[in-house]
Amino acid sequence: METTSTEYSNQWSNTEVNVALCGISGSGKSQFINTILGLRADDPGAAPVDSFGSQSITGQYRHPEQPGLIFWDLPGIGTGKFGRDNYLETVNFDTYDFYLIFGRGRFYEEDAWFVKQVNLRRKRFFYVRTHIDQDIASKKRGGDKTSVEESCLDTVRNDCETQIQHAGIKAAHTKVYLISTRLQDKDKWDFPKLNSDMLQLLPRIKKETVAVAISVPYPSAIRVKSQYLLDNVWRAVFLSGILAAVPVPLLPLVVEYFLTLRQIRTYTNSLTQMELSWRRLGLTSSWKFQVAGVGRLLSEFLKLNLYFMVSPYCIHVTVFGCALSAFLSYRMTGFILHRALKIIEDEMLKMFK
Ligand SMILES: Nc1nc2c(ncn2[C@@H]2O[C@H](COP(=O)(O)OP(=O)(O)OP(=O)(O)O)[C@@H](O)[C@H]2O)c(=O)[nH]1
Ligand SMILES: [Mg+2]
Repeated sequence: METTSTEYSNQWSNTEVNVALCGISGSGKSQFINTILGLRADDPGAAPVDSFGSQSITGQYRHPEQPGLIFWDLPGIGTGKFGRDNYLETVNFDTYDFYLIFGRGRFYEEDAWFVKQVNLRRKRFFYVRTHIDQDIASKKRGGDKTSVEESCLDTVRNDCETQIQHAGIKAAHTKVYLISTRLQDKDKWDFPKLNSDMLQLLPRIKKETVAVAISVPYPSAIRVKSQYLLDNVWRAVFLSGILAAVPVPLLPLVVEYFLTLRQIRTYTNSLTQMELSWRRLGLTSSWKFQVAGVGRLLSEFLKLNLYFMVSPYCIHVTVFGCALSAFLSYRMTGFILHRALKIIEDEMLKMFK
């Protein structure tokens, strides 16, 4: 117990985590903050509740037990001033470390939109489904009072999880909390778990996010990744050799072309997927990489095509022809893919000079 609490406070030392509370208007973001702070809506310092979409200022509040945990009460989307068009820029959506997406009632299109926006920024979120007290109360009015609560919780939880996964989130990253934000319900349903998960997980999640942002684009990491891809080039090369042995005119050319293109796209994606991280580091010249890299790759492609024009189609139908075609394709694909990887790696490393 001692160790856990030490570890827990170590995690928070010097860490500030900025958490954005976002979601449709009326989903309970402001009341959630008041309840965390132990305040009622009319207490001094409380967040304004029932603003019905008119809230335009982003309020900032610190967690009472952990001042490093900063909540940003964003204006609601859906009614009032904010539609999707101007929302992200207005609330500086990119700048937060973590997101609590609030929802009520059914899972709305806006909820899925928030999930996607957070995911696009390679950040993490918890989905907080509020008003669970009302859902249970209305179910109880209509049916068997004993098992109603459990089945209502299961139904709501399953629905939220399924919808979040439809929006492109892995099950392991889908965290749903069913709560009521009323002060008297602070100890009920998932409220205590949400509070403790925020205190325990957020510094770790912040460290992961920062690690992704700064470690990957360094030259040493690029070289390691590129070496890994080089070590696996033989798979594509082997496949191209086998397919080139099939005695159908022009098949080797078509196979070579598409296989090589596909591989090059894979290399580019795996080495450049950290574009967002680069931007955070101020490396905004990735367009130079695109232009220079594509130019150099094109010239390699021209050489490849030249080779196929002189390749021995006339003797292709003989056993010797098939073997020769397979061998040439094997050597050429290997050559092209190695060159392509080197070019992509070179162009990326230039960005650090
Ligand atoms: N019963 C119940 N009422 C809730 C719950 N959460 C919020 N409310 C009520 O819903 C209304 C809106 O809550 P707010 O906290 O102002 O909602 P908001 O998300 O901040 O809304 P905007 O500021 O417009 O984006 C208030 O009347 C709250 O008392 C809940 O879990 N249960
Ligand atoms: Mg509010």
